Amino acid sequence: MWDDTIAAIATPLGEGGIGIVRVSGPEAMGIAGRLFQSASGANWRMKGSHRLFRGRVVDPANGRLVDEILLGVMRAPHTYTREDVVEFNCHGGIVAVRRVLELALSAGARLAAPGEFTRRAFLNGRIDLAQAEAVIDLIRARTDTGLEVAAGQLTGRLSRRVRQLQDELLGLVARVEASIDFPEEDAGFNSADDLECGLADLIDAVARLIRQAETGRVYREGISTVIAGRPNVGKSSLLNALLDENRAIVTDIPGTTRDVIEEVLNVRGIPLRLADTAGLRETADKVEKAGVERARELLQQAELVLLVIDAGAGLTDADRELIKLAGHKKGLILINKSDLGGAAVITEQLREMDSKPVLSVSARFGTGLEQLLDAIGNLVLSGAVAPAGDLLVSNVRHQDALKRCLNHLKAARLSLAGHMPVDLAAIDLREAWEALGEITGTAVSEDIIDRIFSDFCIGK
Ligand SMILES: Nc1nc2c(ncn2[C@@H]2O[C@H](COP(=O)(O)OP(=O)(O)OP(=O)(O)O)[C@@H](O)[C@H]2O)c(=O)[nH]1
Ligand SMILES: [Mg+2]
Repeated sequence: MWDDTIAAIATPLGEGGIGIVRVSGPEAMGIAGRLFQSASGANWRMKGSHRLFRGRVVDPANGRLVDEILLGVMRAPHTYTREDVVEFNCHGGIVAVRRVLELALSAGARLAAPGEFTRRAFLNGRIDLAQAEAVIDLIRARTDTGLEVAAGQLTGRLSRRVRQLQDELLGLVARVEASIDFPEEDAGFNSADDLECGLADLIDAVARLIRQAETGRVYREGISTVIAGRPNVGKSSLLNALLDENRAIVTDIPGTTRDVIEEVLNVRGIPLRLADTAGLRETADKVEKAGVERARELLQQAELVLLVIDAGAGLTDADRELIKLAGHKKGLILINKSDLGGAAVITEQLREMDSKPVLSVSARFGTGLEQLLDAIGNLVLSGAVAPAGDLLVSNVRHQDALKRCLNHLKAARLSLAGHMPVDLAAIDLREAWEALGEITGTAVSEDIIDRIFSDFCIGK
């Protein structure tokens, strides 16, 4: 437990129905006592926990009324942080909320660091690290599926599975160590077989989690996608058609788009981070040139490429060059303006080039867009599991820990199979156990914890 009390604005700054100042720590009740006057005159501090009281915040320095509020009172230990928590539910204007925060700070609280409330929840043992990470995923979720994965992790689904695997591992470690201590016991042979069996099961289980992790990551982080192609082929029109709004400027002048325009699109539950870019060509125009350079960079960085070709113009040398440039990338070739005809010929020519999957669309008339979304979904998940019902590891940090765990398990299997000294296997099994512990935070360094919570917003 901490001896200081933290405070922060927990709602977004701006105009809204309510704005909340949250205070947590041993002085939370004392601070509320100094600032809050209950409307009924009753002594709220004598009443129970988890209750709301109507009243006013008054500046103790001059007796001035600051706001009429509802005070939420939650006493330790059944609170978000496991500490005493009070929440000032103010009228949601910037000034009122800031004033109440200032008063809380001058009454003895310290401004909370990003994620510090959740960090206390973790350090006070209410949630583990994977659950704390789920909090930020939940806040940042951009699709229902992303939300579902995060919510499952917040309830401790992943943590339970990891602890289960850790228990099984400990069982193996104990047996390996027993065979070190009593090498002559003639339980010998059978138990070695047993051990290998147990180890093989564990390897399967961890490998399965890793296989599904890529899907989880996609649902959580989305896919960076770039729409690229020569000028005037209809890239911006395509972005607009997919978003169903006039987001990017469209004209019949080649070189219209200069800056990168990014939007998130929900494709079958996957957040597609779509970037419309400047048409790729040599140009003397300084501004357009900068845009083209940016587009080339994005083309290299993106995970998914949508290469657009103009059906009306036919397949040009520049198109062919672009297709080669993006050859190693996951993506689709879109023959846009298919309403103008000519798509069939281009499809045939592309088939000879043995390029990416090809689709005909018309951004202007909205044709082929559903097929496009399906194709993107298939490409990204490439037949991977649907999240419903499955436990999905969505976080790269967790994925990395699982991979290290798997490596140690495999190393242990190798030493056992090669009749190496059992101590070697025991060391690997212990390290595998620790790698799993990094996920839930039982074995994790302060640096990693700092990094995780610095990602949070203040007030969470
Ligand atoms: N017939 C037809 N015209 C289209 C279609 N899609 C776009 N266009 C037209 O093509 C022209 C160029 O469209 P944009 O979306 O600005 O093309 P762009 O690829 O973004 O062009 P730059 O930003 O200059 O690289 C506009 O006149 C659009 O109306 C389509 O599906 N069919
Ligand atoms: Mg454009």
